[in-house]
Amino acid sequence: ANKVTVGLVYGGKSGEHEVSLQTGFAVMNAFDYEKYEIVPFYITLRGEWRMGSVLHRPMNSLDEMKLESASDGTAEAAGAMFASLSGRESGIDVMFPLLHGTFGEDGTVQGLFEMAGLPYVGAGVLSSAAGMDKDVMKKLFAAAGLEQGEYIAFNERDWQTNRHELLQEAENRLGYPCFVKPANLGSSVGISKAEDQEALIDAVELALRYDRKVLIETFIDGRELEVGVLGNDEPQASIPGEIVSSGDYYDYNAKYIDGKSEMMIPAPVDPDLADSLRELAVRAFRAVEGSGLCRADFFVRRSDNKILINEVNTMPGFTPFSMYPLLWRETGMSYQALLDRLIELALERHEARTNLQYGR
Ligand code: G1L
Repeated sequence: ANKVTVGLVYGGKSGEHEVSLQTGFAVMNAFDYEKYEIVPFYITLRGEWRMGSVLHRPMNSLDEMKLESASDGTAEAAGAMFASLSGRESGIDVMFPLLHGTFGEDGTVQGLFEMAGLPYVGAGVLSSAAGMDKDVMKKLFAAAGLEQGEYIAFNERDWQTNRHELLQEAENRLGYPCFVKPANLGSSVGISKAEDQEALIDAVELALRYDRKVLIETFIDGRELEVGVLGNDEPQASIPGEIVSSGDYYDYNAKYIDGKSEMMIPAPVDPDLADSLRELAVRAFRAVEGSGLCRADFFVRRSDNKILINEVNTMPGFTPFSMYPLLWRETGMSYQALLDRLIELALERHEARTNLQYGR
Protein backbone atom coordinates (compact mmCIF):
# COMPACT_ATOMS: atom_id res chain seq x y z
CA ALA A 1 0.00 0.00 0.00
CA ASN A 2 2.95 2.33 0.47
CA LYS A 3 4.02 1.71 -3.09
CA VAL A 4 4.64 4.57 -5.50
CA THR A 5 1.91 4.65 -8.16
CA VAL A 6 3.30 5.59 -11.57
CA GLY A 7 1.02 6.77 -14.40
CA LEU A 8 2.75 5.48 -17.53
CA VAL A 9 1.64 7.43 -20.62
CA TYR A 10 2.43 5.96 -24.01
CA GLY A 11 1.22 5.74 -27.61
CA GLY A 12 0.23 9.13 -28.94
CA LYS A 13 -0.78 10.83 -32.14
CA SER A 14 2.66 10.73 -33.69
CA GLY A 15 4.74 8.73 -36.11
CA GLU A 16 6.56 7.39 -33.09
CA HIS A 17 3.47 5.63 -31.75
CA GLU A 18 4.99 2.15 -32.08
CA VAL A 19 8.34 3.22 -30.62
CA SER A 20 6.49 4.66 -27.66
CA LEU A 21 4.53 1.40 -27.16
CA GLN A 22 7.69 -0.67 -27.27
CA THR A 23 9.46 1.71 -24.91
CA GLY A 24 6.46 1.64 -22.56
CA PHE A 25 6.53 -2.15 -22.57
CA ALA A 26 10.26 -2.20 -21.76
CA VAL A 27 9.81 0.35 -18.95
CA MET A 28 6.83 -1.56 -17.57
CA ASN A 29 8.90 -4.76 -17.51
CA ALA A 30 11.86 -3.16 -15.78
CA PHE A 31 10.01 -1.67 -12.79
CA ASP A 32 10.45 -3.26 -9.40
CA TYR A 33 6.87 -4.17 -8.43
CA GLU A 34 7.87 -4.39 -4.77
CA LYS A 35 8.25 -0.60 -4.91
CA TYR A 36 5.90 0.53 -7.68
CA GLU A 37 2.49 -0.08 -9.14
CA ILE A 38 1.61 1.13 -12.62
CA VAL A 39 -1.48 2.79 -14.01
CA PRO A 40 -1.28 2.60 -17.81
CA PHE A 41 -2.51 5.52 -19.94
CA TYR A 42 -2.68 4.62 -23.61
CA ILE A 43 -3.15 7.39 -26.18
CA THR A 44 -4.49 6.02 -29.44
CA LEU A 45 -3.29 7.12 -32.87
CA ARG A 46 -6.39 9.29 -33.05
CA GLY A 47 -5.50 11.00 -29.79
CA GLU A 48 -8.04 9.31 -27.52
CA TRP A 49 -6.88 8.63 -23.95
CA ARG A 50 -7.54 5.26 -22.33
CA MET A 51 -6.70 4.49 -18.73
CA GLY A 52 -6.24 0.93 -17.54
CA SER A 53 -6.55 -0.48 -14.04
CA VAL A 54 -3.62 -0.55 -11.68
CA LEU A 55 -0.95 -3.17 -12.45
CA HIS A 56 1.08 -5.14 -9.91
CA ARG A 57 3.06 -6.90 -12.60
CA PRO A 58 3.90 -6.11 -16.24
CA MET A 59 1.49 -6.87 -19.05
CA ASN A 60 2.13 -9.97 -21.12
CA SER A 61 2.38 -8.48 -24.58
CA LEU A 62 2.62 -5.32 -26.62
CA ASP A 63 -0.91 -6.01 -27.81
CA GLU A 64 -2.22 -5.88 -24.27
CA MET A 65 -0.77 -2.36 -24.00
CA LYS A 66 -3.35 -1.14 -26.54
CA LEU A 67 -6.11 -0.74 -23.97
CA GLU A 68 -9.71 -1.24 -25.04
CA SER A 69 -11.99 1.72 -25.09
CA ALA A 70 -14.06 2.65 -22.06
CA SER A 71 -17.27 4.52 -22.91
CA ASP A 72 -15.41 7.79 -22.64
CA GLY A 73 -11.78 6.97 -22.07
CA THR A 74 -10.51 10.53 -22.40
CA ALA A 75 -12.90 11.91 -19.77
CA GLU A 76 -12.06 9.04 -17.44
CA ALA A 77 -8.29 9.56 -17.82
CA ALA A 78 -8.60 13.33 -17.46
CA GLY A 79 -10.84 12.88 -14.40
CA ALA A 80 -8.23 10.66 -12.77
CA MET A 81 -5.39 13.08 -13.50
CA PHE A 82 -7.29 16.16 -12.33
CA ALA A 83 -8.88 14.47 -9.30
CA SER A 84 -6.90 16.38 -6.71
CA LEU A 85 -8.10 19.71 -8.12
CA SER A 86 -11.60 18.80 -7.00
CA GLY A 87 -10.43 17.49 -3.66
CA ARG A 88 -10.51 13.80 -4.64
CA GLU A 89 -7.70 11.26 -4.46
CA SER A 90 -6.09 10.72 -7.86
CA GLY A 91 -4.20 7.71 -6.56
CA ILE A 92 -1.32 8.63 -8.87
CA ASP A 93 1.98 9.76 -7.38
CA VAL A 94 3.94 10.54 -10.53
CA MET A 95 3.34 10.62 -14.28
CA PHE A 96 5.87 9.11 -16.69
CA PRO A 97 5.33 10.40 -20.25
CA LEU A 98 6.78 8.37 -23.12
CA LEU A 99 5.64 10.42 -26.05
CA HIS A 100 7.36 11.95 -29.00
CA GLY A 101 6.81 15.06 -31.05
CA THR A 102 3.81 17.36 -30.97
CA PHE A 103 1.96 16.61 -27.74
CA GLY A 104 4.41 14.97 -25.44
CA GLU A 105 7.81 16.32 -26.21
CA ASP A 106 7.00 19.94 -26.88
CA GLY A 107 5.87 20.82 -23.37
CA THR A 108 2.14 20.44 -23.87
CA VAL A 109 1.71 17.21 -21.92
CA GLN A 110 4.06 18.57 -19.25
CA GLY A 111 1.73 21.59 -18.99
CA LEU A 112 -1.22 19.26 -18.52
CA PHE A 113 0.55 17.58 -15.59
CA GLU A 114 1.47 20.96 -14.13
CA MET A 115 -2.13 22.06 -14.21
CA ALA A 116 -3.22 18.80 -12.62
CA GLY A 117 -0.65 19.32 -9.87
CA LEU A 118 1.01 15.98 -10.63
CA PRO A 119 4.74 15.33 -10.48
CA TYR A 120 6.15 14.00 -13.75
CA VAL A 121 9.37 12.42 -14.97
CA GLY A 122 11.75 14.34 -17.21
CA ALA A 123 12.00 17.85 -18.56
CA GLY A 124 9.57 20.58 -17.58
CA VAL A 125 7.42 22.75 -19.85
CA LEU A 126 10.10 25.29 -20.72
CA SER A 127 12.92 22.91 -21.53
CA SER A 128 10.64 20.48 -23.36
CA ALA A 129 9.43 23.33 -25.55
CA ALA A 130 12.92 24.78 -26.02
CA GLY A 131 14.24 21.32 -26.84
CA MET A 132 11.66 20.94 -29.60
CA ASP A 133 12.46 24.22 -31.32
CA LYS A 134 15.92 23.98 -32.80
CA ASP A 135 16.14 27.74 -33.28
CA VAL A 136 15.24 28.58 -29.67
CA MET A 137 17.60 25.84 -28.46
CA LYS A 138 20.50 27.28 -30.46
CA LYS A 139 19.79 30.76 -29.09
CA LEU A 140 19.97 29.37 -25.55
CA PHE A 141 23.23 27.58 -26.38
CA ALA A 142 24.67 30.81 -27.79
CA ALA A 143 23.61 32.74 -24.68
CA ALA A 144 25.38 30.12 -22.54
CA GLY A 145 28.57 30.54 -24.60
CA LEU A 146 28.43 27.05 -26.12
CA GLU A 147 30.04 26.79 -29.52
CA GLN A 148 27.93 25.43 -32.36
CA GLY A 149 27.75 25.30 -36.13
CA GLU A 150 26.61 28.31 -38.11
CA TYR A 151 22.96 28.40 -39.14
CA ILE A 152 20.16 30.67 -40.23
CA ALA A 153 16.51 30.43 -39.23
CA PHE A 154 13.55 32.02 -40.92
CA ASN A 155 9.82 31.58 -41.30
CA GLU A 156 7.51 31.06 -44.23
CA ARG A 157 6.86 34.76 -44.60
CA ASP A 158 10.57 35.66 -44.64
CA TRP A 159 11.06 33.06 -47.36
CA GLN A 160 8.25 34.49 -49.45
CA THR A 161 9.46 38.08 -49.20
CA ASN A 162 13.24 37.71 -48.85
CA ARG A 163 14.17 34.50 -50.59
CA HIS A 164 17.10 36.01 -52.48
CA GLU A 165 18.67 37.60 -49.41
CA LEU A 166 18.24 34.36 -47.48
CA LEU A 167 19.83 32.32 -50.25
CA GLN A 168 22.70 34.83 -50.45
CA GLU A 169 23.25 34.66 -46.73
CA ALA A 170 23.14 30.86 -46.75
CA GLU A 171 25.68 30.69 -49.56
CA ASN A 172 28.01 33.30 -48.07
CA ARG A 173 27.88 32.22 -44.47
CA LEU A 174 27.10 28.47 -44.62
CA GLY A 175 28.16 27.29 -48.06
CA TYR A 176 27.45 23.86 -49.56
CA PRO A 177 26.65 21.26 -48.62
CA CYS A 178 24.17 22.44 -46.03
CA PHE A 179 21.29 20.85 -44.14
CA VAL A 180 17.74 22.11 -44.17
CA LYS A 181 15.37 21.20 -41.34
CA PRO A 182 11.97 22.14 -40.02
CA ALA A 183 12.58 23.95 -36.70
CA ASN A 184 10.13 21.91 -34.69
CA LEU A 185 10.46 18.26 -35.42
CA GLY A 186 12.05 15.67 -33.20
CA SER A 187 12.49 13.11 -35.94
CA SER A 188 14.01 13.21 -39.38
CA VAL A 189 11.00 14.08 -41.56
CA GLY A 190 11.42 17.07 -43.83
CA ILE A 191 15.21 17.14 -43.46
CA SER A 192 17.49 17.21 -46.46
CA LYS A 193 21.01 17.91 -47.51
CA ALA A 194 21.59 20.43 -50.31
CA GLU A 195 24.62 20.53 -52.60
CA ASP A 196 23.62 23.52 -54.72
CA GLN A 197 21.12 26.36 -54.92
CA GLU A 198 18.48 24.41 -56.79
CA ALA A 199 18.55 21.65 -54.20
CA LEU A 200 18.54 24.23 -51.41
CA ILE A 201 15.35 25.82 -52.70
CA ASP A 202 13.67 22.42 -52.97
CA ALA A 203 14.87 21.52 -49.49
CA VAL A 204 13.46 24.71 -47.97
CA GLU A 205 10.11 24.18 -49.67
CA LEU A 206 10.02 20.61 -48.39
CA ALA A 207 10.88 21.66 -44.83
CA LEU A 208 8.21 24.39 -44.95
CA ARG A 209 5.60 21.67 -45.43
CA TYR A 210 6.39 20.41 -41.94
CA ASP A 211 6.88 23.65 -40.06
CA ARG A 212 6.43 27.36 -40.61
CA LYS A 213 9.96 27.91 -39.33
CA VAL A 214 12.99 26.40 -41.04
CA LEU A 215 16.71 26.16 -40.31
CA ILE A 216 19.63 25.96 -42.70
CA GLU A 217 22.71 24.59 -41.00
CA THR A 218 26.27 24.46 -42.20
CA PHE A 219 27.58 20.95 -42.82
CA ILE A 220 30.01 19.81 -40.14
CA ASP A 221 32.44 17.06 -40.97
CA GLY A 222 32.81 15.61 -37.54
CA ARG A 223 32.53 12.64 -35.22
CA GLU A 224 29.17 12.35 -33.49
CA LEU A 225 29.46 11.99 -29.74
CA GLU A 226 26.64 11.81 -27.22
CA VAL A 227 26.48 12.16 -23.44
CA GLY A 228 23.66 11.35 -21.03
CA VAL A 229 22.79 13.91 -18.35
CA LEU A 230 20.81 12.96 -15.25
CA GLY A 231 19.72 15.16 -12.35
CA ASN A 232 17.99 18.40 -11.42
CA ASP A 233 20.06 21.12 -9.77
CA GLU A 234 23.21 19.03 -9.68
CA PRO A 235 23.15 17.23 -13.01
CA GLN A 236 25.62 14.39 -13.61
CA ALA A 237 27.07 13.36 -16.97
CA SER A 238 27.55 9.82 -18.24
CA ILE A 239 30.57 8.65 -20.17
CA PRO A 240 30.34 9.60 -23.88
CA GLY A 241 29.20 7.28 -26.67
CA GLU A 242 29.76 7.58 -30.39
CA ILE A 243 27.50 7.13 -33.39
CA VAL A 244 29.40 5.55 -36.23
CA SER A 245 27.74 5.03 -39.59
CA SER A 246 28.84 1.90 -41.34
CA GLY A 247 28.95 3.36 -44.82
CA ASP A 248 29.71 6.80 -46.14
CA TYR A 249 29.60 9.15 -43.20
CA TYR A 250 28.39 11.94 -45.43
CA ASP A 251 25.32 9.97 -46.25
CA TYR A 252 22.45 11.28 -44.21
CA ASN A 253 20.09 8.59 -45.50
CA ALA A 254 22.36 5.77 -44.50
CA LYS A 255 22.52 7.07 -40.98
CA TYR A 256 19.08 8.36 -40.19
CA ILE A 257 16.69 6.87 -42.67
CA ASP A 258 18.03 3.36 -43.12
CA GLY A 259 19.41 3.28 -39.60
CA LYS A 260 22.77 2.01 -40.79
CA SER A 261 24.69 3.29 -37.82
CA GLU A 262 26.29 1.75 -34.82
CA MET A 263 26.79 2.86 -31.25
CA MET A 264 30.21 2.65 -29.66
CA ILE A 265 29.94 2.72 -25.89
CA PRO A 266 32.17 4.01 -24.44
CA ALA A 267 33.30 6.21 -27.32
CA PRO A 268 36.96 5.65 -28.20
CA VAL A 269 38.13 9.12 -27.11
CA ASP A 270 41.04 10.19 -24.94
CA PRO A 271 40.25 11.09 -21.32
CA ASP A 272 40.61 14.84 -21.88
CA LEU A 273 38.07 14.85 -24.67
CA ALA A 274 35.71 12.70 -22.58
CA ASP A 275 35.98 15.16 -19.69
CA SER A 276 35.33 18.15 -21.94
CA LEU A 277 32.28 16.47 -23.46
CA ARG A 278 30.87 15.66 -20.03
CA GLU A 279 31.36 19.21 -18.80
CA LEU A 280 29.78 20.68 -21.95
CA ALA A 281 26.85 18.25 -21.66
CA VAL A 282 26.06 19.58 -18.20
CA ARG A 283 26.35 23.15 -19.49
CA ALA A 284 23.96 22.34 -22.35
CA PHE A 285 21.49 20.80 -19.88
CA ARG A 286 21.65 23.95 -17.78
CA ALA A 287 21.36 26.18 -20.87
CA VAL A 288 17.91 24.73 -21.61
CA GLU A 289 16.98 24.74 -17.90
CA GLY A 290 16.83 20.97 -17.96
CA SER A 291 15.41 18.71 -15.30
CA GLY A 292 15.45 14.95 -14.93
CA LEU A 293 17.44 14.02 -17.97
CA CYS A 294 18.64 14.86 -21.43
CA ARG A 295 20.96 13.43 -24.04
CA ALA A 296 23.45 16.01 -25.31
CA ASP A 297 24.70 15.46 -28.87
CA PHE A 298 27.96 16.89 -30.13
CA PHE A 299 30.14 17.07 -33.20
CA VAL A 300 33.88 16.92 -32.85
CA ARG A 301 35.02 18.62 -36.04
CA ARG A 302 37.66 16.63 -37.91
CA SER A 303 39.61 19.63 -39.18
CA ASP A 304 40.47 21.10 -35.76
CA ASN A 305 38.98 18.77 -33.10
CA LYS A 306 36.71 21.56 -31.89
CA ILE A 307 33.66 20.39 -29.92
CA LEU A 308 30.40 21.84 -31.21
CA ILE A 309 27.04 21.26 -29.55
CA ASN A 310 24.46 19.87 -31.97
CA GLU A 311 21.36 19.48 -29.81
CA VAL A 312 19.92 18.23 -26.57
CA ASN A 313 17.13 15.72 -26.60
CA THR A 314 14.84 15.79 -23.56
CA MET A 315 13.12 12.58 -24.66
CA PRO A 316 15.88 10.37 -25.99
CA GLY A 317 15.41 6.81 -27.17
CA PHE A 318 14.70 4.90 -24.01
CA THR A 319 14.52 1.17 -24.56
CA PRO A 320 17.19 -0.83 -22.69
CA PHE A 321 19.07 -0.93 -26.03
CA SER A 322 18.98 2.80 -26.74
CA MET A 323 21.98 5.12 -26.41
CA TYR A 324 20.86 6.95 -23.25
CA PRO A 325 20.21 3.91 -21.02
CA LEU A 326 23.31 2.17 -22.41
CA LEU A 327 25.47 5.20 -21.58
CA TRP A 328 24.26 5.03 -17.98
CA ARG A 329 24.72 1.27 -17.83
CA GLU A 330 28.34 1.75 -18.88
CA THR A 331 28.67 4.53 -16.29
CA GLY A 332 27.48 2.08 -13.63
CA MET A 333 23.72 2.55 -13.43
CA SER A 334 21.34 -0.22 -14.49
CA TYR A 335 18.09 0.42 -16.40
CA GLN A 336 16.10 -0.31 -13.27
CA ALA A 337 18.22 2.04 -11.14
CA LEU A 338 17.80 4.70 -13.82
CA LEU A 339 14.00 4.42 -13.54
CA ASP A 340 14.25 4.71 -9.73
CA ARG A 341 16.42 7.80 -10.04
CA LEU A 342 14.17 9.50 -12.62
CA ILE A 343 11.13 9.02 -10.39
CA GLU A 344 13.02 10.29 -7.38
CA LEU A 345 14.07 13.38 -9.38
CA ALA A 346 10.46 13.97 -10.50
CA LEU A 347 9.24 13.87 -6.90
CA GLU A 348 12.07 16.12 -5.70
CA ARG A 349 11.37 18.73 -8.36
CA HIS A 350 7.67 18.71 -7.61
CA GLU A 351 8.35 19.07 -3.88
CA ALA A 352 10.69 22.02 -4.43
CA ARG A 353 8.12 23.76 -6.63
CA THR A 354 5.20 23.01 -4.33
CA ASN A 355 7.01 24.89 -1.59
CA LEU A 356 7.11 28.03 -3.70
CA GLN A 357 4.71 30.81 -2.99
CA TYR A 358 2.33 31.73 -5.79
CA GLY A 359 0.71 35.16 -5.86
CA ARG A 360 0.90 37.00 -2.54
F1 G1L B 1 10.33 10.65 -18.89
C1 G1L B 1 11.54 10.64 -19.38
F2 G1L B 1 12.27 9.85 -18.66
F3 G1L B 1 11.98 11.85 -19.30
C2 G1L B 1 11.55 10.20 -20.80
C3 G1L B 1 10.43 10.36 -21.53
C4 G1L B 1 10.41 9.94 -22.84
C5 G1L B 1 12.68 9.68 -21.36
C6 G1L B 1 12.67 9.28 -22.67
C7 G1L B 1 11.52 9.40 -23.43
N1 G1L B 1 11.53 8.95 -24.75
C8 G1L B 1 10.43 8.73 -25.47
O1 G1L B 1 9.33 8.94 -25.09
C9 G1L B 1 10.61 8.13 -26.83
C10 G1L B 1 11.83 8.60 -27.55
C11 G1L B 1 10.61 6.66 -26.70
C12 G1L B 1 9.46 8.57 -27.68
CL1 G1L B 1 8.33 7.48 -28.02
